[in-house]
Amino acid sequence: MINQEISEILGKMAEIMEFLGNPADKFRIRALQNAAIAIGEASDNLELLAREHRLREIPGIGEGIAKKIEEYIATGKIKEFELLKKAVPKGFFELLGISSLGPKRVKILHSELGISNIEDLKKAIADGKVQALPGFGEKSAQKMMEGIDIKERSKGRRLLGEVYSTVEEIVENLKKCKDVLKIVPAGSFRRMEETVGDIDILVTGKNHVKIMDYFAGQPYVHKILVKGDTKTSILTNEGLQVDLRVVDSNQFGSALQYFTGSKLHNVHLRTFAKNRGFKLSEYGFFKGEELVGSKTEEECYGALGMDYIEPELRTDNGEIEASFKHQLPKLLEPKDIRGDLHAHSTWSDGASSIEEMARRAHEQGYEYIAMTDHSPSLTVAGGLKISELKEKKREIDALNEKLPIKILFGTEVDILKDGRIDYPDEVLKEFDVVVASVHGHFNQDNTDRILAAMENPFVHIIGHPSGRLIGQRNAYPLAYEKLFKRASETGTALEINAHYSRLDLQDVYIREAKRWKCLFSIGSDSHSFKSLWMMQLGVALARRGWAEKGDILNTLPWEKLKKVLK
Ligand code: DGT
Ligand code: CA
Ligand code: CA
Ligand code: ZN
Repeated sequence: MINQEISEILGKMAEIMEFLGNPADKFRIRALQNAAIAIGEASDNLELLAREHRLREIPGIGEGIAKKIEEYIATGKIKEFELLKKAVPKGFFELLGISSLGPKRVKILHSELGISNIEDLKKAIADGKVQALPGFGEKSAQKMMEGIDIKERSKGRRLLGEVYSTVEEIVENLKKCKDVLKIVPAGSFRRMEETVGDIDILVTGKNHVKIMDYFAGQPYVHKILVKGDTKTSILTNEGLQVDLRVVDSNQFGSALQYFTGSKLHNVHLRTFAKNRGFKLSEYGFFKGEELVGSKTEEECYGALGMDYIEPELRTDNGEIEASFKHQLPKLLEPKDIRGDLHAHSTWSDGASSIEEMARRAHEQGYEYIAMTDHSPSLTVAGGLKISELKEKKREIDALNEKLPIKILFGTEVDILKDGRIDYPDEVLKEFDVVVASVHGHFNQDNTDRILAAMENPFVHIIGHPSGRLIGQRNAYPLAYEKLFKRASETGTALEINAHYSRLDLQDVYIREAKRWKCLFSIGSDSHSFKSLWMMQLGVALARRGWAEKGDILNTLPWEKLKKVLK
């Protein structure tokens, strides 16, 4: 977690310097940005490295930045950062949180119109002042309004993928407490919602006081909000709220059921149970006065005559009835995944070589990984020219000779504005896997472009079909039913993009597409070997969409997958 904190501070220092616009800072800004990224991706704990004076082993960390990191570890602060913060308007970082605004534009808004925060900005847009600035205009003002709107709607919520490792660390840390017996994260995190408001963790153990003392005393605790015998709430150093509840092990099932939610699921379940003479609470499921379920969730649901309902399904969208009728799907599981069908390497905009990606994929237990680098039109992402493909192919062939995992020669090819595919057919046919994606013109209905891509016999998968970025960019308008129908007819798979900022298709659409008998492929869209773990988020998303093993292309072993792709 310390890595994340420091990475964030260095990134913010660079942003402030960009805002201040002193030409002498140009190289420092670049150095700080690079260091922020390198630290964010580093797998070693900075505190340990600093203790051994090994900070400079991280590429991109020079003398100056190493000193700053040591200062932070020793004092909890970086003095220069504290000073820099005083040089920007109070709402500076809040303004930067709007997706279309960077430090330079914030600077113009501030110096020309005195805009210091989001409220000022909203007012200036309403008065038409922003639109009148040179280089801004009606369109960019509208973009900002959309950005503000999305931000306000997601206020205080974090992306699942951003908190995932923190939750894992806290769980690991709590396991070290001798008094803790069982521990399970509950709430929206357990349901694998795309964003979470706070983290709810449930533990059992005899000595409540000792458990709570232990929790409240951990280094990741920034502030204690409430401390009691049954519930303690803290804010972590990253500003994330964590509620820890200690419950009796005899009531663990009913408590876990209650605190997993969702609220809608629980409300519906309670009515459903009440109509059949039951009474439910976190302390137990009762028939009249008799306790019929409390130890495990299976026992609780079972007492109502229902099958166990996986947390990802508890959204109140028919799962209660389906469970009662024993008609729940047998959900896809993480172990069913045989490989990743969407990943980038240094050949385009990735940070890791094909070999690094492949080795990690093998460690993750995969049989194959598709290296789907970008195509020429996506120049910002280093798309590969046709002339470069042969060399990439040679590298893959050579690696396939020596590595214990099959590397698939793939591409994430652009779907151009008119629906054409960015490589000609004779090039496309050489790939093992072709993912076709929309990477521009997000403000229009893109149904026809995607339909056109599906007609291409060499396109296997439509990448991140809706184009949304959670909290940053809405999905473009799409006629989903048309897409699902044609995807099903042409046998084109729809991607469940597992990248935490995308999670696209969304669960409701997965379920709808499943009714059309569409196939899916789950891809992590990793740009570094350190992101391959995100597959788990994609599996959870597929589960939320009621997907089963047979619905997912990359549950097939390579020999079968090869035939299907053909
Ligand atoms: P979040 O934190 O906004 O992402 O969403 P949750 O679902 O984690 O909600 P949270 O943290 O307020 O509460 C955790 C769980 O506790 C929730 O999923 C269900 C249960 N719960 C909390 N308050 C209520 C309530 O008023 N009624 C019912 N039925 N359940 C509740
Ligand atoms: Ca919660
Ligand atoms: Ca909570
Ligand atoms: Zn893409």
